[in-house]
Amino acid sequence: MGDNKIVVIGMGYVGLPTAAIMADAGFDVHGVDVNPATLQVLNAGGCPIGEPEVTRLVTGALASGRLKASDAPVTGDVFIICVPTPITGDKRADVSIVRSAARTLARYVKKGDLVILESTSPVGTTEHTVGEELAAQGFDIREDLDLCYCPERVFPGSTISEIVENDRIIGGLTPRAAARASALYARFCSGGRLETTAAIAEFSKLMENTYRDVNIALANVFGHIAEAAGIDVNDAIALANRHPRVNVHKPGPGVGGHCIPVDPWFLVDGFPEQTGLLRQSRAINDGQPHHLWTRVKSAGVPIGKVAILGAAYRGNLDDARDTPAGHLIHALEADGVNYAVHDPYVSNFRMHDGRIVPVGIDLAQTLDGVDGAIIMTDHSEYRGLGPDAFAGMAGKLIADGRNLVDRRALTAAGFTVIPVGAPLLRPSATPSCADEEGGKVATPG
Ligand code: SAJ
Repeated sequence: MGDNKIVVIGMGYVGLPTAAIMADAGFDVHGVDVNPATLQVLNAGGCPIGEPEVTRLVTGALASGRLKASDAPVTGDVFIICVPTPITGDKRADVSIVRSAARTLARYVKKGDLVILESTSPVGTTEHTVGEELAAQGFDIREDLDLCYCPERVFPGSTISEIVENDRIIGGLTPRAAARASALYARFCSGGRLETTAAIAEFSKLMENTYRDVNIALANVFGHIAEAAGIDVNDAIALANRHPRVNVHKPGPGVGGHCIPVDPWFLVDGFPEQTGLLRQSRAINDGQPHHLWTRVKSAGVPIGKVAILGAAYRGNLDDARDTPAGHLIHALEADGVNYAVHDPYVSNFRMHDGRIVPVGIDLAQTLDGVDGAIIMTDHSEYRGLGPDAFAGMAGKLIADGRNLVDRRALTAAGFTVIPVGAPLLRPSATPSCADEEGGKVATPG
């Protein structure tokens, strides 16, 4: 099969690594992006994504000449759309970027080409949005072309291995289209290839991320119950998860990133009557930063300035898109509380509203003189922190949104600790009912 010339629309977190992997596998790849800054970096042989394995593949692909990038498509055998699918301010799906990408590429597509949408999209987008734009150029989208939905598999931090090794869902508008895309992915993916229809593929991708969101919401509700009941939710979860059919997720300070807080809304938008549970889960997860801050305020300790530990939405990443820390900042500002942010990975922290927030890399400096510290991200640097790390604080309050610190040592040293999913621990030489010793579970051997 002559599917060797690939055009990838969108050089972001999904399109760029995909283009680089395909170039590395021997394809001739042309990347397209509308952002001049991205093109400038790529055309200078660099990589706008900091993840080391992505950088290695992208710079190698550019140096080999098998990956090129520009602001307009070229003709090819295969077109892969990897553009953002955001939600609007009122939580409606916005597929306008997919539509405009499809409209642009439709002018370069010829009879017999394969067109693939990878962007996470509402059910029906491949056929109705991409398909409409191709049909507008006179193509019969089942006869003249092969059109597919193949959901992206990007997990920041392990982008390349997830793209290459995960099973790939291949949803064809026709079985012929699915078989052709499956043969294409076989050339750079080692996981299984699961052929289905485009609509089922779209739905299954939304299902994956919605499943995660609803389960995190459930864990957060279990956390609220444990806080009220005076027990530690983690001890209960550790026991429940010993059951062969139970997998309770982790409660935390909120759900961030580019996928989980967005994708359930595509289902809510399309199916408002069936999705009350999804809406409620979103509300619970969105409420977590505020919930943690409310618990800090209820501790009865004066707080004029706090240190926020972690700007990234998930641990050991430099990615702060839609991060819970941003929502915490809004709550602090609403209450007139000052803050300083620390993160070992994030240097450019752009808030949801576009503001750039300064981030410190020296933990002791960030903590110096603050009244309280709030841990928002599960960076390994915060795991097991004890009194020495927090010695420079003016106050002695720590809210631990990820349950990382050494509670016993901290309370013994006079700190008040607010763990997520467990009651507030007062400073004490003798641990009381609800803290460390209460209901402790032996680690599974
Ligand atoms: N989180 C919790 N508790 C948990 C798990 C996660 O509070 O038990 C939080 C994280 O801290 C983070 C947020 O949820 O703030 C989202 O993190 P995540 O680990 O769910 O992952 P994402 O958003 O980086 O990537 C997800 C993944 N989807 C699934 O695991 C089903 C990834 O595999 C997808 O490729 C990605 O969405 C995507 O691009 O769709």
